[in-house]
Amino acid sequence: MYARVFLVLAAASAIFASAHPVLPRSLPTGTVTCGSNSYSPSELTAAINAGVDDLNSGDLQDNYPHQYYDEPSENITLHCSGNGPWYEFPLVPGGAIYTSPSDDYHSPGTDRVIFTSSGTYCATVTHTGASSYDGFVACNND
Ligand code: 2AM
Repeated sequence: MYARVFLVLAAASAIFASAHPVLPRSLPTGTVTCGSNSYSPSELTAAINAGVDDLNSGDLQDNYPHQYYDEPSENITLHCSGNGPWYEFPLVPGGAIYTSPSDDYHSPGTDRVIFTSSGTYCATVTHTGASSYDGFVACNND
């Protein structure tokens, strides 16, 4: 009897697993490195929250957040589900939140966090080490 229940459960979980091969993964568990810059999961979360707030309020300083496009040639894995749209927001080394008021321009730097409009983490990317000037590569351990 117990063996039969076990078999049924095992079969059900196998079917469930194969029907959902790619589960959205949440934040990285450790430090993410982009070139010589490092970001903790809480720094990534803070940048995503700032980006979602700006998206919702239409506060697009220096045009961020703006849409991020999945370019297959860049080989960047998005750890979120769905078909987008995806958004990008600058990461500032040291943990500050990116801001660029119209009277006080700040460069967005090299690194970006990618997320959905509801704030789900997708990836961390950088221009550092990309094969073209405007291209992105995934950051390490993202
Ligand atoms: P960025 O301004 O944050 O660098 C040209 O590369 C423009 O497209 C840039 O504004 C860049 O963002 C944006 N962009 C969006 N998705 C991109 C991608 N997958 N690769 C490179 N640039 C991308």
